[in-house]
Amino acid sequence: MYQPEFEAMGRSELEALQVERLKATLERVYAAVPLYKRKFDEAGIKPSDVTSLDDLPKLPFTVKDDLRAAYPYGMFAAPLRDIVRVHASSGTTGQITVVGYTRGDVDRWADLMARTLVCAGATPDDVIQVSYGYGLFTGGLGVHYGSERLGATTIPISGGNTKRQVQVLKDFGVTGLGATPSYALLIGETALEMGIDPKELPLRFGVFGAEPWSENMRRQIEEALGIVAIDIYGLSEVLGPGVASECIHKCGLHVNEDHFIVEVIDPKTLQPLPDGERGEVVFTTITKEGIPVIRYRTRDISRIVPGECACGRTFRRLERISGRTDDMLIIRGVNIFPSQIEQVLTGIPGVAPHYQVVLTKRGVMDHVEVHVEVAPEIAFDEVKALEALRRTVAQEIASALAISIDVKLVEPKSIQRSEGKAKRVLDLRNEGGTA
Ligand code: DLL
Repeated sequence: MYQPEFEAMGRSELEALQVERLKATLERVYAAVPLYKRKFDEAGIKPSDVTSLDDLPKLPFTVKDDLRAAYPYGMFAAPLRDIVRVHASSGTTGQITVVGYTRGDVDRWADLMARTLVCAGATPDDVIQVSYGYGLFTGGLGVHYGSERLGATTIPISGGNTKRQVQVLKDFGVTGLGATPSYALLIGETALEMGIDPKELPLRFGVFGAEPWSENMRRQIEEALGIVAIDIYGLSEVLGPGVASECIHKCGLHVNEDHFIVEVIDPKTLQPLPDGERGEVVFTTITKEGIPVIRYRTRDISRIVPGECACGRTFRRLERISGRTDDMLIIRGVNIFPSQIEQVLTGIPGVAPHYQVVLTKRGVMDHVEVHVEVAPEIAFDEVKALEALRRTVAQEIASALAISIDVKLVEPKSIQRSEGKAKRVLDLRNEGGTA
């Protein structure tokens, strides 16, 4: 499933392929999706005006609200009779967005997910437990189809019932795990409670994504489970998982550039940024039929990692996603992502990798407090030791992020565990909450 004829393509050959596929996609959406016709007409651009990648910035952006307004099927570029699958994402505002896949889309998605798994070191000999949720969320079925396409033994357990997850992990001789990173940690923690040391099991790798996580969190998962933890990225509006994935060198996520054109833009000026500069990631799909998206603004923050990867793949790499523009906290003028706080917390002995950033109001002012669990081995009733630890945490955050944030240590297991995407920010500002 490693396809060097694509994944290791020369740049000019790849760009020629991208332009050819882009042109076909533009013709398709202009003819089939009224929203794109209107947007292109307003921008004074016709699909035939696009002859090279330099023309890309002339195309209008697509945003989540476009999909919401077109709910449910208004942005589909294929008739419903050709759509064989739908998925949806809920988002924070409640209104869901729906995406559709033709048979060809499902087929290409399976290929891309097989590619993702191979990039992570999987082979047909692996036994892969899919602990991402199955359903409208793309994680479960996405990894499932990729694992089957690869020829690995696929266990469609979905998320939840964590004790059973551990039992299956052990009894079925699982070698690869797909889950959100926070759920992988919970599975590891639960195994220990059940008297099973995950490090003793045949498990050797995991493909983790769907939420931001830090390098220190990776280390903790790798140590707790005795595995190689690989970051995988994607979003339903663009495909689901399978948009980009780390290889075993773990130095950025190779974007599947034969299917997606990636740009990084300045979210304020909306101008494309040169490789290496951090900004908002934007994707254009160039092989999708059901719901192609043109210059889709992900709100995810990253940058293109300069240079070449030791694996030989030439697809450019995105640095791990540090967060979403809508999750960014502005604390006394300093922009902070929860994952930066996580990176600090997970480097401090005595605290567990479970935390929540709690936002409340104090009078008219926003107040930010980080709740972090102490590690189980710390005695929670030793007031002095606890206060010293609290101070250490606050100081480490202050020195790493140049802001002071109130820290509250909470008892082991008191922060709600997630079987899917972890909720790192608890916003109580509109509920009269005080921390
Ligand atoms: O989370 C698709 C997916 C499933 C990716 C399984 C990886 C593994 P959505 O539910 O539409 O799709 O959420 C997409 O999740 O815009 C990011 O903000 C975040 N996200 C996804 N992968 C990562 C990652 C799936 N590796 C949104 N690191 C995206 C950080 C991620 N954030």
